Amino acid sequence: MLHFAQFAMILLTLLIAPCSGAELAWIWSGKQAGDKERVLFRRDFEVPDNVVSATLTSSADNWHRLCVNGAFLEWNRNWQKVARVDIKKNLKPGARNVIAVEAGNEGGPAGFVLLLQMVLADGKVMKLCSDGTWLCAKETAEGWEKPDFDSKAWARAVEVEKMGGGPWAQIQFSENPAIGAEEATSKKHPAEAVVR
Ligand SMILES: [Ca+2]
Repeated sequence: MLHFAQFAMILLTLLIAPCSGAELAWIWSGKQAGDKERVLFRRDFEVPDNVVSATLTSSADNWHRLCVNGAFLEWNRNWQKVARVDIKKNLKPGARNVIAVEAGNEGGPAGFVLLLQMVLADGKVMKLCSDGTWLCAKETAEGWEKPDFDSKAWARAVEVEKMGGGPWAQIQFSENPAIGAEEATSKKHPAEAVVR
């Protein structure tokens, strides 16, 4: 019989749909983007209560604005410059969390890509990738970036390209799972400082 903690971890693992780098995708509201088009994205996910670090890496052609649990964090107006943010302090461990993103296209192709890497106290790394499980909308609604927003009417995002493909082949994300992860884990769990 599975120990409850093991069961809970398996459940969490399923809920967050961990991805490998190969599954990371550039997403948009459709395969063809319009000039000056703006798209809103949302993804709900469960954060384990033993999270010690959380690093969010993202890029969008042409620009994007990141929001975690209703707090706007960062503007990025240059898709060639990858945004990398420590969002540990913005997460609610043991609860549903939401990443909301406003992204805009200036012209030509458009896409948004994101990787969240969470290091847990036992050294496990959980990942959340931009893919077809994300929701999107073109119209702004009151509170669209907040965790309690009802996004049932939103559409599924479309995978435009896999990471490393299309016009964004030059963009690569670091495999290092966290900013300051080693420091965080070694303080709390010296025997498990190595991130696997
Ligand atoms: Ca573009």
